[in-house]
Amino acid sequence: VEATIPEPLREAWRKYSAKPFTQKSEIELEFVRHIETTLARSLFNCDELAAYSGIALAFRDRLIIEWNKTQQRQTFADQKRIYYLSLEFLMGRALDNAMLNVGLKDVAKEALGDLGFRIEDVISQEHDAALGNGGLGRLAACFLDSMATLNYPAWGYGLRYRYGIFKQEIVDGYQVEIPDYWLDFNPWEFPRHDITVNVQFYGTVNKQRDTQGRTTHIWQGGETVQAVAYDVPIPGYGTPTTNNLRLWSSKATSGEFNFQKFNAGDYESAVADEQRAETISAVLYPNDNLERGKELRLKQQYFWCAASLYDIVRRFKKTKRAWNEFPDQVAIQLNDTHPTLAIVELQRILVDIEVLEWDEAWHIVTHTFGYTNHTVLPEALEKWSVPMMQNLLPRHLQIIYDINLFFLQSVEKRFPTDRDILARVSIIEESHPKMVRMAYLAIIGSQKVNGVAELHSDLIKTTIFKDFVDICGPDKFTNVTNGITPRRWLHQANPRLSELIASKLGGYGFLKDLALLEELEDFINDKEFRKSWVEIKLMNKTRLAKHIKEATGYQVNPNALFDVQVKRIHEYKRQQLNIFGVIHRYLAIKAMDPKERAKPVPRVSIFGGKAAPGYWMAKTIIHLINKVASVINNDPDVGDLLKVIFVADYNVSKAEMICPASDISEHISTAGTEASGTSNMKFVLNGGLIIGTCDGANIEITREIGEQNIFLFGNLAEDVEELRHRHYYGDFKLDMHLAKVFDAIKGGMFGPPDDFAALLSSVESHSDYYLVSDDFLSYIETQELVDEAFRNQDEWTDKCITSVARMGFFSSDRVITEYAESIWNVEQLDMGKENE
Ligand code: 73E
Repeated sequence: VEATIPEPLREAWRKYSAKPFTQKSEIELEFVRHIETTLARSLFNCDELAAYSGIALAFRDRLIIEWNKTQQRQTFADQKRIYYLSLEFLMGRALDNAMLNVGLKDVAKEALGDLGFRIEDVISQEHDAALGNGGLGRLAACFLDSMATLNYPAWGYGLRYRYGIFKQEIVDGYQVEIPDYWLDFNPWEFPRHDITVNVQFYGTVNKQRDTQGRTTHIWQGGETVQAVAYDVPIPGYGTPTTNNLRLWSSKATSGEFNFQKFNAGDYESAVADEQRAETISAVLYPNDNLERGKELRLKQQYFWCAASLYDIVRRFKKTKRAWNEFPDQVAIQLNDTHPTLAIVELQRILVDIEVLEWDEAWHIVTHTFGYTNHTVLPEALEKWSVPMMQNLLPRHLQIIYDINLFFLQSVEKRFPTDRDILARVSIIEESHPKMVRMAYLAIIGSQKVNGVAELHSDLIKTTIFKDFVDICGPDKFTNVTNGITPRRWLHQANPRLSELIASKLGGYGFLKDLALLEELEDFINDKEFRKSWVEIKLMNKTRLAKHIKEATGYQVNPNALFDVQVKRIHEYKRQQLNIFGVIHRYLAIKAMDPKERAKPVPRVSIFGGKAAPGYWMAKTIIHLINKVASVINNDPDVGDLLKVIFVADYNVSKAEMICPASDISEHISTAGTEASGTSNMKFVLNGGLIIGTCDGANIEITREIGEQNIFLFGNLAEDVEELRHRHYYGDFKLDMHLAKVFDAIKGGMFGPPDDFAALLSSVESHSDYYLVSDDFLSYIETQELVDEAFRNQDEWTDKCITSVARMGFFSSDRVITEYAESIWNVEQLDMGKENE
C-alpha cells in the first residue's frame, strides 16, 4: 500500500506542518512545553540538567524539521551522494553547536535568561558524545560539519556504541578507567525501529548451478544479528542543510530461532543469545593507532559494513537505475582500513545476489570507493587472520582470494621478471597463521588512496605502499591535508576571539571562508585590537586556571607561560620527551642561586590524554608526569616558576576549553610518525604558538604562517632510519643533559625508581626507537628560545596575530572541497534562494 496521503487530504497537513522557530517567545514556549510534558517536571523541580534537557529537546525538534526537508530536497535533486564510513565519530557536545549553526544562540541565551538559567551552565550539563579515540574520530566529526555547511548530500555511517571511550580518573598518580555509559538521555538520536538489516555471520558456502548454468554461491547457516538504525541530525552552519549520521545498534533478530527457544521453555538461553547479539555494538575499542586482531572487532566491522551497504544499495535501487550507474550516484569513503570489508561486501552483493558478472561488478566496486590512510605505524596496520575470517565470513574470504588471484595475475603479466613482487603485494601474507592485509585490499578496491598531510602522503608512496605506486601508477595516490571546522574550534571554543575578529572583518564571514582571516594582518598595529587580543588570551587562561584549581587543587598563575601537550598518550607522540624536559628545567631551577630565580620565565606545563588500557608504557608515562607534578608543585624553592598539571579525562569539551588557553603547545612526535595531527591546527587558530618537530601537518603550518612564527626542532624524517640503525648496532650515547634527568629519576626523586625502569631503559638500552635522546638537546635549547620570545610580549603578540591570519588553509571546508573535486566527483546541492 502506498503510504502517501492523497492530494485532496493534504491541506490539513500543510496547515499544521511544523515550522522552525526563530523567536525568543517560541523557544520559551517549546522549552516549557518539553519540561512540563516530555520530561514531566515543573518550575518547582527544574534543575540545570532538566533545563539542558528542555532546551536540547526544543532544538532537536528544530533540527529535525530541517533534516526532513533536507532529505526530501536531496531525494528530489537525485545527485551523487557521499557516504563516509567511519568506526569513530568523536562529536563532543551537540547543543552549543546546534544553537550556533542555526544562528539562534543569542536568542536562546535570552530565552534561558528569562526562565532563570545561564546558558553556559546549561550547555555544560551535556555529556560528550565520545564515540572515538582521538584525531581520526574527530576528523570524521569535522568532516560532517563541513559537508553539511557546504550543502553536500552526505551521510555518515558508524556504530552506536553503548559505551564510548572510557572516562579517565587519576588515582595516586595512576590512570583508572571508568565505563562511559552515555545513552541514559540522548536527545540527539532518533531510533528508527523500522529501518533494520539482518546481518549474517559464520555458516558455510555451497556452490549451485542456476537456470542459465552459471555457478552461484549460497552462503547459509550461521547466525544472524539485527542492525537497527539510529539517526543523528547534523546541522550545517548558516544553511538549512541538515545531513544524517546513521549509527547502527545490534540486537537479536526476532526470528524463528528465538521463538522456538522461548516456546521450548529455554528462556535463559534465549536471553543469553539476545545479550550476545547486543555485545557487537556494546563498546568502542579504546586503542588509538593500534590493532589487536580481536574477533569481536572484526564482527563490529562486518556488522557495520553490511548494514551500511545494504542501506546504500537499497537507496540506489529506489532510483531504478542500471547497475553501471552506481558509481555516478555513490561515493564511499573509507576512514582508514576499518571499513575495508565494505569493498568485499559490495562485490558479494553484486555477484551473488544481483548476479552480475565478476568483471562488471569489480568495475563498479573499484569506481565507488576511496581509501584514506591515517598512519604508517606498523602496529596500527590492520591484518586479520585467515582462519578467523574463514570461520566468521567464509564467503568473503573466498571473494578476497579471487580478488587477490586476479590482481596477482595482472601484476605477473606486467612484471614478469620481478620474482619477489607477488609475495610482497599479495593481499595474503604467507605467515603462520596466514593474514589478510587490509590496506592492500583497500588500495586494490579503491579508485583513489590518500594520505592526510604532504609528508605523510609522500611517505606512504615511498615506503609501505611503494610497490602499489609502481603497479597502479602514481595517479591513484594523492594527498589531502587535514583540517578542522572553524565553527567548533574557533567560534564555539573561543567566542570572544571570534567576536573580536568579526568586529574587525565586518562580520562572521570568515567562519564560512576561513581564508578571509588574512585581512587580520592589516590590524596588527591597531593598539586597541592588540589590547583586546591579549586580554582575551588572559581570560581564556584564567578560565583554564579555574578548572585546574577545581580539578587538581593546584593554583597556577595565569600570567605564566602555558605550555600544553594534550593528545592520546603514545610513545611516538613523545610525552616522555616533554616530561624529561620538565625535569631538566626543574633541576636547573634547583641548581640556581636563589637570587637568580627571578630570571626564568614562569611556566605551567599542562598535560592531558588517555592511555589505551593495555598499553603499559603509556600508563607509565602518565604515572611519571603525575609524580613529577606532585614533587615540583609542592617544592617551595620553585613557587610560580614551574607548575606541572595533568588534566584528567581529556576529551572534546575539555579541548574546547584548553586550546584557547595555550601560549605554546607541543607537537613533538618522532619525525615521520604523526601522519598529520589536527590539534596543532586548533591551537594556532586560537592564537597559540607551536613547538614541534618537522612532522605531519606541522610542516604545512610552517609554510603557511612562516618559520619565524613556529619553534621547530629535532631530526628530520629522512634521517630517522639511519639513526635507528646506528643505535641498533651499538653506537649510542645518552645525551648528557638527559643522563642527569635519568640520574634524578634513578635516585628516587619522583618515587621508587623501579616504577620507571622500563621507561628509562626503552631509551637507554633498547635502541631508543623514538629518538628521545637524539632530539633532547635540540628540544631543550628550543624551549629556551621559547622563553626568550615570550619575554618580549609585543613580538609574541605579533607572531600570534600573524599566525591566526594565515590559518585559512586548515579549514575542513577546504579539505571537503578537495575531496569532493578530486576524489568523489560530487556537487554541492543548489540551494537556490534558500541559502541567501
Ligand atoms: O596523525 C593523526 C591524524 O591527524 C593520526 O595518528 C590519526 O588520524 C588523524 C586524522 O587523520 C590516526 N588514528 C588512527 N590512525 N591514525 C587509528 C588507528 C587505529 C584505531 C584508531 C585510530
